[in-house]
Parts: sequence; structure tokens; C-alpha cells
Amino acid sequence: MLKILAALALVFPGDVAAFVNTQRNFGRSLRRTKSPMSAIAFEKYHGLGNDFILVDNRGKSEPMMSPEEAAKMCDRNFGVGGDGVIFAMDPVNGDGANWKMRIYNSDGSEPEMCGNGIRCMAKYIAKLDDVAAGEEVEYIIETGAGLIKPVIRADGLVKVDMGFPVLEGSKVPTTLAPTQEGGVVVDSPITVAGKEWLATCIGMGNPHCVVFVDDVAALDLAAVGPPFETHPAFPAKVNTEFVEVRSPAHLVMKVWERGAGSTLACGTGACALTVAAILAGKTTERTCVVTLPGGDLEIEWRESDGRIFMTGPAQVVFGGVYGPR
Ligand code: ZDP
Repeated sequence: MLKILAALALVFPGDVAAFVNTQRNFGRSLRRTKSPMSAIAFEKYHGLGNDFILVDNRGKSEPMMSPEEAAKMCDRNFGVGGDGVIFAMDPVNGDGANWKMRIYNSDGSEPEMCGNGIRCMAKYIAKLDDVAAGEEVEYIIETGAGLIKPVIRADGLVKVDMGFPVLEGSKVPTTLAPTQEGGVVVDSPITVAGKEWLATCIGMGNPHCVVFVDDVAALDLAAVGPPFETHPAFPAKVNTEFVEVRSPAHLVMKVWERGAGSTLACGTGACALTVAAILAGKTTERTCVVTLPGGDLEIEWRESDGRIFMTGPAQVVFGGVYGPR
């Protein structure tokens, strides 16, 4: 082979040099593409700026990536960027559900439920199911907080039956002193960052601490959010909502999320604070508009049966392939 190349090089020096280079580069590029992780197809969605990476996890009983990989994917500089990764999975309990949702926060921890995320998941699975735009469709989804039922309405908004709030403090869970019958923790004192606050604790599958403030815009969220999240009164950590009551049916909030920090919206949080406002006597309205940094949600705590309904948008942003190409 070498002899033939040498002979040819005398006649066609340029062509032989190019051939030899191609062979070398071929070997090099093959070595470069070797990677232990395979590529992952995803779609990015957001609900009021609370953004999620959605993946089709059907046919597998566990999420297709580790919590560490999910955290890397959520990185806004080194990854796709997102507040969490949501896995659309097959249902397992035989309880009438057609899908199951699991989610990792951007730090890799796994919450039981995610309100904005479930609206995004409804839109994502409707696309997988080839549901036409404008067609109304209802899903029943298994979550860590039980069966959750989103309906994509004809106007494109998603209305979700979020089930029942957990009112008993020990089940939220919190060790704060109950102030109402049934172990309910409403306006219970707590010292955080050297200041006394009044906390109302509600479970929406995941734990929430609601603090009513006079001026939510003036609140230094980055300073007070983290010490609430890790306060020993919350054994599973906590999502904290700071809420200003603008008018009886209009609540304005900022949120510091467990495992995700400051986000533009929190659906379970909006539900929790509406329940908290009613229990704390801040409003008598059962249907409120909650203004989050990323926009508005409508929350109803239905008087007839105690179920909570959340209505809001969810939008696709883009799709892509993560990892080696
Ligand atoms: O409970 C938690 O650890 C939350 N960070 C989960 C995510 C909540 C979410 N923002 C919501 O909309 O309910 C997605």
C-alpha cells in the first residue's frame, strides 16, 4: 500500500496528500464523537415563564436520565435551560389515568407535583396524541400528589383539577404550631433572617409556606427565600410565597421555590396562597386572580366540594436534541 502511494505521489502529489489527510481526519472525528450519553429529543415549554424541558419517557419505568443529568440540562449557560425536567410516562396504577408525570427540579431534587408543569405536560401529550388545536381534551395524570386532571379548553387555556389541599400542618409537613382546629397552621409566628413573620402552611402534594406582606415589590426575595426554604420547621424543605392582597379577589405574589429558587410562576403556590388567603380571613372570594411575576392565573377553591381548580396558559417554545449530535 505504501509503495503504491509513494509511486502515485510522484505523478499526483496533491491528490495523494489530500487522500492521506482525509484518512487521518476520519479516524480523528470518529474518536471525538464517542460519548457515554445518548442524544435526548426534547421540547421546551413554559407556563407564565416557569419553564420546563419535556421528554417522551413512554416504555420505560424510570426517568430516562439521572437527577444529575437533569440538573445539567436545566443549566441556563451550559445546558438547555429550565426550571425542571418533566418525564411523560405510562400510567402504572390501573386507576383510570392515561399518563403519569414525574419531574426533577433544576437542582435534581424530585417534587411530588408541579402546577405549571402539568399544564405544559397536557399540551405536550396532546401533541404526542395528535390532538388538533382548538379541540377540547381531558387527561387524567398520575403524580406524587395523586390523580390530577387537566383539561385543554377550546380557547387553548388549561384548566386543572388540582384535587384537595392538605390543611393539617403535620402533613404539609411543618412543625409550626397549629393555630386553628384540625392542626391547621394559619398566621403562625416564625423567625427567619432575624425577623418575625406569620406563616400559613398548605400542602398541594408539595409543601407551601404562605406569608402575607404589605408591599410585595419591596421584598428582598433572594435574601429571605433561602432561609425559609431550609428552615428546620419544614422537614421536607418548603416553597415560600410572599403575597400582597391587592383587592378581595386579586392577590399578587413572589415565590422562592424549593430546589429551583426564584421562578416566574408557581402553579401549586398560587393554589396554596388562595387557600391561605381564605383561611386567614384575607378574602371571602372563592375565585381569585393571582398575579405572579410571569403573568396571571385564575384559582378557584370550590365551595361545594373543596376541590381546587387552576386555569392558565402553557406554551411550546422550541424543540431540539440534547447531547451528542
Ligand atoms: O415543590 C417543589 O419542589 C417545587 N419546586 C416544584 C415545582 C412547582 C412549580 N413551580 C409549580 O408550578 O407548581 C412547578
